[in-house]
Amino acid sequence: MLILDSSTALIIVDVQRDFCPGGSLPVPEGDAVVPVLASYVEIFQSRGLPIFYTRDWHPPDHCSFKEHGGIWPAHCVAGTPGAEFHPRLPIARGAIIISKAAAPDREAYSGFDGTPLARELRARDSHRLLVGGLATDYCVKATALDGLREGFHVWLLVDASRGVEVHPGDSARAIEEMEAGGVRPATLADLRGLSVRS
Ligand code: VGL
Ligand code: ZN
Repeated sequence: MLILDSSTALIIVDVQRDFCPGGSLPVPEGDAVVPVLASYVEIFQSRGLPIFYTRDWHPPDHCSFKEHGGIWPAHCVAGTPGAEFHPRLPIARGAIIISKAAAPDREAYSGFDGTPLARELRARDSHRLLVGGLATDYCVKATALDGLREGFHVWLLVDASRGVEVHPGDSARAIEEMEAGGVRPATLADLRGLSVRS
């Protein structure tokens, strides 16, 4: 059941400049997630619930970049403006920032891959994860499915996620794949309808 209690955590995936319009690997309407995520942040922050922000944090020669044999234009190079969070994304007090895919020779779409995310969640007794951000068909999907594998209950924030859509329909297929694995869909309306426990 979707409950907002002290074991519920928000995970905001890769809402960075390069994934938004004007960036080097723009997700169509990627910035549309920002005001919606701001509402989720407000709800979690007002209840003192943990908020995690993942970020793609590549070295300049990352293997996913076209000039290094990968499929993507260079993006989210650590420390550059393109790797910054979207300027209107509120960063909650006490937020935990998880940098990923920082090794040159390995792709890591999931926020759990090679990071302390699972350990940090368990340290806070988080069992229930609400996951949204960019991109539905890559890092959001990989993070949600890994969350299940790690034993968490996972909800996809469908109103706060957008896909790259390298092939049209990729986001819809990603959502099907997530739901087939056990991820459940949620929106702000579902949260607002909850009798909140603490
Ligand atoms: C992502 C493509 C390349 C993502 C990261 O955050 O979904 N997509 N690197
Ligand atoms: Zn990347």
